[in-house]
Amino acid sequence: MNNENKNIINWFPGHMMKTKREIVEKLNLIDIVYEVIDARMPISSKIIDLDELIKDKKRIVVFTKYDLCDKEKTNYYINKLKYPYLVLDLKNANNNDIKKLISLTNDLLKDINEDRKKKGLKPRLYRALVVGAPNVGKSTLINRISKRNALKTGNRAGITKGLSWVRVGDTIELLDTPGILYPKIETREVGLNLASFSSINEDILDKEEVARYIIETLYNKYPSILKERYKINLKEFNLNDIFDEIAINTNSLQKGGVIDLNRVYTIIINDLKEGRIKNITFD
Ligand SMILES: Nc1nc2c(ncn2[C@@H]2O[C@H](COP(=O)(O)OP(=O)(O)O)[C@@H](O)[C@H]2O)c(=O)[nH]1
Ligand SMILES: [Mg+2]
Repeated sequence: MNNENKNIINWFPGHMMKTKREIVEKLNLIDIVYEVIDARMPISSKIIDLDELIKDKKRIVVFTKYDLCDKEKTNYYINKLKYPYLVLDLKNANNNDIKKLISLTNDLLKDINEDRKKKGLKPRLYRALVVGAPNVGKSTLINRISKRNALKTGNRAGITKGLSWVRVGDTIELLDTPGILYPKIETREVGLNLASFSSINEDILDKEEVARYIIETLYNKYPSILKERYKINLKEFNLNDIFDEIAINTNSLQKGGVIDLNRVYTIIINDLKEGRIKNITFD
């Protein structure tokens, strides 16, 4: 294992403890967690210590990027889930998706207002928090919800100082800032999956390693997608030949016809980042 691999595995942002503490504080205010997971890496983008963090708090698992993932694999993973879930393409999310989220939430939390009724209390709004790894779609989900629900409830002094809420339907309010958590990077594969789908800050990445991993994984799991995207011949696997071919077909040549590998790496990484390569799941 070279130093670059070690870098990814040892990546542990300093602010991680702080956000965990903040989430625990927010958890006391909320009734349900929307756990957001990138469908292209349902294992790698999962926050393993979330269970410990939220204990028996209710949750809905939200798989995002359905438009970009390998649907067969998504079916496989959602069938194994222990929690209620939704699968969303947030680029094209519609009112129906939001309605599903609302009705699932109402079902899971109905005890709260039934108990209040028994005590002669008026119903209250259910409170929800979005959590997940970087870049999985937390902000997009919150935006989708708030765009369709112009009613921003704003700061609610008394309940929470300095936090603002977004109204979801008539029964739910959502914290408008998500809880960001970081997956445990225990293997090189998890680190590189997170890197491939932009869940790790670019500054710390070794572009060459990430690009090599992407091509290797596409070659092994989705050869026809790889072939189609870069118009390459895939006879036998030779990473250097593949990079040369991609360089030529993407015009990544310097003056004098020298191959500009750095440019090739950037093209590959951006193709995943911007969803030009889709129908893929790396886990
Ligand atoms: N194609 C597609 N892109 C998505 C989806 N959800 C989020 N994105 C994109 O993924 C990137 C990260 O989303 P963002 O909401 O900022 O993630 P956050 O870091 O978890 O808040 C953005 O470029 C979004 O437009 C989705 O379901 N489909
Ligand atoms: Mg965000």
